[in-house]
Amino acid sequence: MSTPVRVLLLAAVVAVSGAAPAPAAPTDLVGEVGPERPLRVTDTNGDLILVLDPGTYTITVHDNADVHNFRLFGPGVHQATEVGRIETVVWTVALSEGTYSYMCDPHAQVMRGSFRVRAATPPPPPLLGTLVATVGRGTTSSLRSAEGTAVGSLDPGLYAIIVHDRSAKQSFRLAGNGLNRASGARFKGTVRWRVTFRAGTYRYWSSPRGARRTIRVQ
Ligand SMILES: [Cu+2]
Repeated sequence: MSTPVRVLLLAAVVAVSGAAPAPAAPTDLVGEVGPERPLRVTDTNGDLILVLDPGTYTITVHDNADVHNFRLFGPGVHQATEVGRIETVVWTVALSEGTYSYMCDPHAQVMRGSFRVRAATPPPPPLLGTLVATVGRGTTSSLRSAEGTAVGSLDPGLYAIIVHDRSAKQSFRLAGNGLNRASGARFKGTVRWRVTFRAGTYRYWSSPRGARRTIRVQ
């Protein structure tokens, strides 16, 4: 019984265009084309590359057959080895969001594959400070900086707020600019919030009955 080896090889090449998620991004890639192995791009463990994070990679290309070549192209990248030559080359490539294709030029109908580079993850905004909110006995409340100064104005941006709710009847409430957040009327304890303040006016108070205080964000 003869195994249809060639069909299996082609099936492996076609599988490259699948869209399954890939493990963590390597920085070193391997491209390969040869008489015995299908055209493919793998990590250094030999696992097929389907999805990558954007970034700079080195790709070592083993062009092991003089009847094939290896071409890689996509956003910002266009590299190829020569047909008729057996060679190993190393390319440094900057990959950005989009689809990258690779192929053998003489057999591009069947010897081709691709991988996707996902969008860059935006860096988290910087934390501008940590504030301490307190709801005490009765209807008192305060919002202070980490140094203990009462907060009346803030620069816009992201803050951490440590909320000490010392009352099982009142909650610390912060509202304004579409925000309306409270520590919970029956809750007593400490919670940590992350709040993005935008330009405008906010108020905080011991909810429901405490006096409201104003924070101006500009
Ligand atoms: Cu070929």
